[in-house]
Amino acid sequence: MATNRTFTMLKPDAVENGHIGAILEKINASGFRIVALKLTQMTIADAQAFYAIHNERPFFNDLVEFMTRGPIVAAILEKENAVEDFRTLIGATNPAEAAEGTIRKLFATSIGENAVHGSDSDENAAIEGAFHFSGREMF
Ligand code: FUP
Repeated sequence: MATNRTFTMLKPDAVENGHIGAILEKINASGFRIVALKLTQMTIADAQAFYAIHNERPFFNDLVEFMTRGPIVAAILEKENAVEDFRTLIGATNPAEAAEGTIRKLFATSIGENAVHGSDSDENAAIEGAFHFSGREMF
């Protein structure tokens, strides 16, 4: 059953490039309610755990290095059909293939530095949200 919640991170490139406000504005304008929100930085161990599913992939070390090089904005978002609708809003993993108007098309520079994360299932949204937030940080 859909939980109507998803988890996102505005990645280090988006934060470095000053896009926090513009991306949050787009998220709000698209009908998502912010349930939890914080500026934080992942440790190497955090990023290795968060992306453990990719640990055999050739890009894994670059991904961990990128995701830990500066602060991120972590957030839990709520909306009917949140996981799927947020994946539509962010666009394809590779910004070169992302649809016009999507967050990655507008703000990402490459497949590796693609501005934003969005959970790919309700189950992962719950796991990823709990990775970054305690119950008392969710509203
Ligand atoms: P997505 O679900 O769209 O975030 O994409 P994936 O879960 O497939 O990949 C997670 C992250 O790994 C991407 F955001 C960036 C990185 N990645 C690469 O650097 N190269 C690739 O070929 C695929 C993914």
